[in-house]
Amino acid sequence: MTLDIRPIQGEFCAEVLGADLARPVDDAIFAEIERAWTRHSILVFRDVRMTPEQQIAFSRRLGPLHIMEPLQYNLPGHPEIFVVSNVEEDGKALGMKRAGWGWHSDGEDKAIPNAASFLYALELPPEGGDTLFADMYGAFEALPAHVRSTIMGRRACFSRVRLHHVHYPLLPALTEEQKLNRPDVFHPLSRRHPRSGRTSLYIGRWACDIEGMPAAEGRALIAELQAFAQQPRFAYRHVWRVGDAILWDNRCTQHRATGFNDEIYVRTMHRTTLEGDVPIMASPMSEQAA
Ligand SMILES: O=C(O)CCC(=O)C(=O)O
Ligand SMILES: [Fe+2]
Repeated sequence: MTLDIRPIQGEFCAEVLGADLARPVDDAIFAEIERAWTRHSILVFRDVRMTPEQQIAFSRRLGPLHIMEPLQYNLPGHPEIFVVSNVEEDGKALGMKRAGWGWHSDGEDKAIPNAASFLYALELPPEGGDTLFADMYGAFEALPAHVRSTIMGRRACFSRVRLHHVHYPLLPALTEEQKLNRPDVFHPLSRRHPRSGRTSLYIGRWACDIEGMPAAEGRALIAELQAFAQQPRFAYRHVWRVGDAILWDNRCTQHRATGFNDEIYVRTMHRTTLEGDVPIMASPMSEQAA
């Protein structure tokens, strides 16, 4: 197997051609993929054919896998695969409908957010259903100096409990037990990546307050940071083809699914999700070094 790795938007993303993920990937090729993935936050594998077992086997080499909860959206027999789908069979949803229709990174509302996600397109609508990705290293580096000095050393509060009904209006309300399992968490707004050493702006749709700031001021800053990060200059829009599989790094990117006519079209994706690490606060020193 020979890989062809082509940057598609500066350093932010790269397209990977020639990866046969249906077979065990040898160590040298795997090392090449890992190197590319430190340099480019998003890898778009093209023309992939994988069974759930093969997707799980490849993902597991990248790190320990996370089992998504609630379990009901995971593939029967393969809890490592989270299904994003609008398909219903006999009144039962095959996967989560309208997942991620707002800028976020996976697991940002948990104490240990997910390091990465690997989403594989199985069935797509003829139009719509693209995924947008935002480069949060680029956003951090481009922040005006006064905003950057405001956020250095600060943490945002991310709350599933307070925002669940806003972001998941189609899902049932959280039970008291689920609420206890998803307490509010605090993460640094400037996050140092454990592998690249680079700093990203770490913010997303579950952020609701800034620690140590009056509530209104904190909310205004969150809105300003989100609007800044969502500018087209930091974004890559992926128009999916069946057989695409995207590996993204949740520590330095955000993403959002875009709408499609889900009354008449079908969209089904399989996602594996990597466990993560406690976000590291970037120090002003490491910012200078970067
Ligand atoms: O369906 C998509 O394009 C992305 C959904 C999402 O946010 C995810 O799978 O993490
Ligand atoms: Fe997501």
